[in-house]
Amino acid sequence: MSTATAAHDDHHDHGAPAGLMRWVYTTNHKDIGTLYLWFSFVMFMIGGSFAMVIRAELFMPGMQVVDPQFFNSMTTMHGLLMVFGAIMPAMVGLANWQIPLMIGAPDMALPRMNNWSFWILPFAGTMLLSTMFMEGGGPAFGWTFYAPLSTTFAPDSTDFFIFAIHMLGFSSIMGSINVIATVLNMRAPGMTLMKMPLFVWTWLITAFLLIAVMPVLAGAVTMMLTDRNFGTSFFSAAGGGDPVMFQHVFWFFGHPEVYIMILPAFGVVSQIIPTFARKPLFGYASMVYATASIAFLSFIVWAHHMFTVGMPVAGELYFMYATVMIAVPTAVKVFNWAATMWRGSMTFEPPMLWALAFVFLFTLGGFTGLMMGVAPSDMQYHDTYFIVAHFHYVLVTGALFGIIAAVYYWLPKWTGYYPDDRLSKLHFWWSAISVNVLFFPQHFLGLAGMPRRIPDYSLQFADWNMVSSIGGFAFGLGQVFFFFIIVKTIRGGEKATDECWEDAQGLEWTIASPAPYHTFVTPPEIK
Ligand code: CU1
Repeated sequence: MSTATAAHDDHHDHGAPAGLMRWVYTTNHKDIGTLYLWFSFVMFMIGGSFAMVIRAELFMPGMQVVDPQFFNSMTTMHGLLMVFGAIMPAMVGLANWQIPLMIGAPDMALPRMNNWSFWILPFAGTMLLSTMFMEGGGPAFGWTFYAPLSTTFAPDSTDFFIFAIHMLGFSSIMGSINVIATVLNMRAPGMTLMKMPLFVWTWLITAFLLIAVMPVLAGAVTMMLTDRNFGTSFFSAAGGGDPVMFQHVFWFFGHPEVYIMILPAFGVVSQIIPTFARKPLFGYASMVYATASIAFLSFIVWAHHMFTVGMPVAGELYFMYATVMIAVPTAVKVFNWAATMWRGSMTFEPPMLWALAFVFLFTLGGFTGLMMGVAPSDMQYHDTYFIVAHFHYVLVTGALFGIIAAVYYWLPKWTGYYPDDRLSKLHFWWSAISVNVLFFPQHFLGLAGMPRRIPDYSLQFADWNMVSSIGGFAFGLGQVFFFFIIVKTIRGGEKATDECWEDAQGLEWTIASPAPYHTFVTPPEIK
């Protein structure tokens, strides 16, 4: 190796694996963060193509593109891939890249486990996708896989689905252990808990949520497995069990899960808004407490997904009040973001545009959530497209916009280059407009009574479905464009200074951690 290369190609000096093997053996938080983010992008593209199939079938009434069974497997796999393959791994990727830099740690606390957490994912994702090619077809019971659809009436491939869910949960739990161990043990001197950047706080709390609920999900799928193969009747009324219990177990996992997907996005937005408003975050401590309260409340509201199963009125009232209470800490956050911008010197670089869209559109999704939390109203919305509209505002213009904002915000730090300003802004406006064309009409469809998860519908729903599909195709196309912007940024562009977004005087504290050297191969200086 020439000395010229060696001078700035640090990780080659130690005889560490190069080329493809670098990625297989890596224990470096930046490499692993990159792997997570690219894996997430691939899943996002596959899950997105399934969404395109859904919107193509729903473009007009009548059956034209796919058969109903395949349509059901599309809605199921779209949900599963986006939740477990795209959003969650993207958040873990951001955590890997940023948490060590933001607390002054040289790497994650458990670098070898970090490698394992990631490398489980491609196998779990492949196994999940492979079910679609199995005899009897893949899972077609919705991402919530309610029993008995997923037990008595499901194809054999469901056992592979169960195993894939187990592996995905394994990966999440190990990732969370790593985040907690890193944040609690590896902060630089002076970096007290209440000085940590908000992104680190939200991820610390998210990690506890994950460790609490992933085993519950594992329990749910294990009970499914034994019901299906070993003669138990957890969810079968015929054997003394109860299918409604499946819903309780699932949503005890599932509700905290939605906060797992949104809390890190809250963290991202709390980093970006102060930077481009040129003011410190308003109400730092209240942000931390609000995040913790949201996390706590997320455990005690699960049955708001089940208002129509026939609960006692006292139960309905309890879950209604508990749910509506979450609006309080959430409003504290939105207030703090607004107060941070109040009389700030705001500029609207691409990360700020995505963060602002997040504040407006996530809040809109929050409001429809409030509507659904009111039990008597939810009787009307239940299982309609209103629900679909709601959770896509929360997860697309919420979680996904948060991830995209983070990518634009931190790309200069990661690659050394700013993303192309004009193309980035085009990507933003294209996406912000099309996403509303896609999801806003679904509110109308739902309120008019269109059920969710159906491949065909009555004539009166035709117009808004066509509008929604056009928005869907446009939004999908916009994200292919995002791919080119990222690749272009990696390959070069306007050089970023040490102080990224320098004009904005980035208010967040990060260190320059060393170039990748941790791998399974021991570096020579330690031998
Ligand atoms: Cu919920």
